[in-house]
Amino acid sequence: MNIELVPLQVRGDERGGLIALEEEKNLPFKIRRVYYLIDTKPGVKRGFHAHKELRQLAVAVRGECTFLLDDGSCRREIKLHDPAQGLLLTGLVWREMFDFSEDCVLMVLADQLYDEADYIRNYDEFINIVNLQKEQK
Ligand code: T46
Repeated sequence: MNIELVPLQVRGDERGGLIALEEEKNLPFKIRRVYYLIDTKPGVKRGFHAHKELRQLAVAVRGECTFLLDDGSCRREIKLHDPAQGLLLTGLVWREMFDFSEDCVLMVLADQLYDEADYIRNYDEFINIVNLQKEQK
């Protein structure tokens, strides 16, 4: 699965911490977009899609949430709860996010602008595309 948990170096001093994300240094892509998920209501599940091309790094800068990741062969749950840890999402990976704490701020850095055409929002279509890719390899 094209998923990596990336440790992010905490800088700073006695006043407090600071984490810097720099494209092509601790991020393997150029940042074209930043968005953040806030005020996710209790019990709500988000996501339910994959991306065709988009590469992203997700960081729970406050609070916590859980990702269910599925590459068509295996499924994995990853809890994000540490601003010093980034979840790198590349390749064809179906994602669902849930168990958001009330205070959760999930920041996502992306290598492309928002484009609905890059989303695969139907699970059966996702599996078909995964299988097609396997055949082409
Ligand atoms: C992802 C997970 C982790 C925009 O207008 N611009 C944007 O950049 C984004 C990301 C969304 N939107 C609009 C589209 C919808 O009307 O914001 C609304 C909520 O988006 P969506 O339902 O896609 O949000 P999530 O939380 O299901 O998924 C988001 C990202 O879309 C997705 O790329 O990987 O977070």
